[in-house]
Amino acid sequence: MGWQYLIPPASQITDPKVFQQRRRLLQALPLAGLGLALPQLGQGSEACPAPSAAHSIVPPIAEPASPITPKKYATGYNNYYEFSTDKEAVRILARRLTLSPWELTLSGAVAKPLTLDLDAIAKLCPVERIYRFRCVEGWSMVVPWQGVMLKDIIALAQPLSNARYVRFRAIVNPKEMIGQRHPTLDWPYEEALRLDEAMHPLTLLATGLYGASLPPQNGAPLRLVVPWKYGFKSIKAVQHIELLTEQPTTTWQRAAPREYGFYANVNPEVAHPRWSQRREVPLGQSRKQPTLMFNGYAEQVAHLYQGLDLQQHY
Ligand SMILES: Nc1nc2c(c(=O)[nH]1)N[C@H]1C(S)=C(S)[C@@H](COP(=O)(O)O)O[C@H]1N2
Ligand SMILES: [Mo]
Repeated sequence: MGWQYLIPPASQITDPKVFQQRRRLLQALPLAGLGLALPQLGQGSEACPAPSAAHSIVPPIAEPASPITPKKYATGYNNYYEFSTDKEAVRILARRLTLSPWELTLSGAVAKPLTLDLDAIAKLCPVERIYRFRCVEGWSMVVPWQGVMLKDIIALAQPLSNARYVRFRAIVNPKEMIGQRHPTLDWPYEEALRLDEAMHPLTLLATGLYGASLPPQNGAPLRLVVPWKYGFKSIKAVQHIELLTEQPTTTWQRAAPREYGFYANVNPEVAHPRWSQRREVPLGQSRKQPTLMFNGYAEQVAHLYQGLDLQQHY
């Protein structure tokens, strides 16, 4: 049997077959902590969509099977340039970031610009997803995220009919983020998606990891997760979401336009100018494994790119 990539919170599970599958998974894998944390997630399950609806967007089984990455790798080897380019230093440095109060603003091409605090986000329908995650540098992991679907947040602001893109902007806080005292990147870190990518049910705003609150080094208190794109799209410490009518440029496009495109879809056929993307090393393992088209989510997202030349729109 393969791996189950979407596990709804226990409170949403009604189909006994799904429940059994999930139980077997939890028993078979080192997920005990996650299982215990599930019932505490969110309050809004009454009003939340039925699990069948959630399942229709992600087949429960995806191949090839991959084990969950041990937490110590996912939380101890981090790209977060606001702190450091030393991946193993980020975990310690990020502890000093003030995570609360935190506000998320939605603005731009919307009918209802708004500001949400973390309590408002916690009231939205909770989701729990085990996703593959692939960094453009060639390492990968499989981790359980908790959070909300980004589409639920964007919907609150009521995008105007001419909105086509969504820009995300991370925090600027050089006092607490010592990497921001240097122009390593053009701060603030900015990312963007097409609106249909942002509204895709796989796209999350994460607030948790491994059944606990999101660690600072992984982008607390709010970070984007777009599992079919290279990791740099999954911007950490998001404070602003802006709906746009034109395609913006992103931080990494400005830093190295030949190396990092707007789309950044995981694609083994499109090499980075300095290395092949055909294979990847799972964190904590030494053997490489093949990289999958759209990081294994082709069935869910390939339709978004019909007619787009993926060699050109990398
Ligand atoms: N604000 C911000 N977000 C960021 C980055 C960053 O430097 N700053 N690095 C990106 C890159 S390159 C990757 S691979 C992932 C790493 O996420 P992780 O540390 O949770 O594995 O975060 C992405 N989000
Ligand atoms: Mo990355």
